[in-house]
Amino acid sequence: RDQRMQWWRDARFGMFIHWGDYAVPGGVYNGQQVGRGGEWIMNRAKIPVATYQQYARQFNPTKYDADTWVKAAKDAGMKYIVITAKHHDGFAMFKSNASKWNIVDATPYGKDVLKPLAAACKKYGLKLGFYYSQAQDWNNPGGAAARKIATEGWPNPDSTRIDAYTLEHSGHWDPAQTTASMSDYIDKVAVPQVKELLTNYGEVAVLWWDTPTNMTDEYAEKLQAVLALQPNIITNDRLKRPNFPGDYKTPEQKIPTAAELDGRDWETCMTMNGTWGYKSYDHKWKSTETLIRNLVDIASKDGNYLLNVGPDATGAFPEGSLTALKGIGQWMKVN
Ligand code: FUL
Repeated sequence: RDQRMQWWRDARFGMFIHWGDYAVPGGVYNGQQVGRGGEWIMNRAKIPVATYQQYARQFNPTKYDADTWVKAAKDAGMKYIVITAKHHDGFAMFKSNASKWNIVDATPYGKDVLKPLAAACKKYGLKLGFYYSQAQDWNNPGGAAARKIATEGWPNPDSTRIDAYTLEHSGHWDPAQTTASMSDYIDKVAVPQVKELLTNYGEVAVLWWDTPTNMTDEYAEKLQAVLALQPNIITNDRLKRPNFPGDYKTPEQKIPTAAELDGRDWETCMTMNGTWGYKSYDHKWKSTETLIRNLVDIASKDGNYLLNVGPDATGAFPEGSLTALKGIGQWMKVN
């Protein structure tokens, strides 16, 4: 285990990339700005499956250049990249035989974006990891849909968006989402797709699971078994709690105090503005100074910093992210 973790412990700094079909609406639905992360737009605005899938027809990221992305990360001092291979909207950013809801089959672009990223990472010496939303999937039938009904109380600020149907259908808002069981979804979509990800892209350094909504130990076992395809892979702690702790903890948007640390490896993931997935109108960028202070604070406590970029639908990094990355890179050079 220590050997598998070594590169990660030495790395300290990585880039998170949230990129998917949600970059097309960019946080706006029916002329309304939708709250929270741009990658949650389908769920927050309860966009029907068929409507949401129309965005893919406009997803044509012709400006995407993996070399530029990886160089931007490397110049900022980052040692690894974790990209959303599939977020909660179920959209695969890779060619998949398990679901047509993927960038090759559903967009005019028609190309797998992970292949060139894997090649560029190899070329520039960065490790590559895949984020995969194993439980939540709002497009492939049978996938889970989280709604914070119980924890936020009722009524809550979002309650107007939770109608009786959604309440009765475990958070799903479209009958199309419930035409398969979760067990079918795990067997026919999640497990095969993780196999594809761990087979077709060379060395995969990290599997970054997320939001174990309705996961069972049985589902988790099945997914964990696939990891054998990459003997050196490491994983985070979000596959299924509490029996699948993974290799490291994942505080989100916050840096633990020294007292909160328990000796386990940890990685703080954080946005540079207020969203993971692209939002056209979020210009609230953290200052470069704040980001550098965070990195120093985290490194001093033996953690890692996974700093997010949410590229737009053309395949470009937002200006605010580029500015920050350059600023961090300049600081790196003199320190
Ligand atoms: C969360 C997700 O729900 C967010 O959309 C984002 O991916 C973040 C890193 O993890 O739990």
